[in-house]
Amino acid sequence: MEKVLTVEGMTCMHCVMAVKNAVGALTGVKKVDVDLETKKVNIEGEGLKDNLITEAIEEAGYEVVEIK
Ligand SMILES: [Cu+2]
Repeated sequence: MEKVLTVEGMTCMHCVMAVKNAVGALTGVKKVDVDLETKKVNIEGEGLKDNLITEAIEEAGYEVVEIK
């Protein structure tokens, strides 16, 4: 399955890595791609849970505004 998130607050490669690491640590996540310009985070994996993804990103200090 795949999720596409819009995440506010990412400004540089450090932010990209922080989000990638936070989401990548979740169970079932296989791949995380972040596009800084469009603020999109693409997540591929199995059994992805919106609430857990949101929690991990917000704990890292960023805001999830949309999940598709
Ligand atoms: Cu940054």
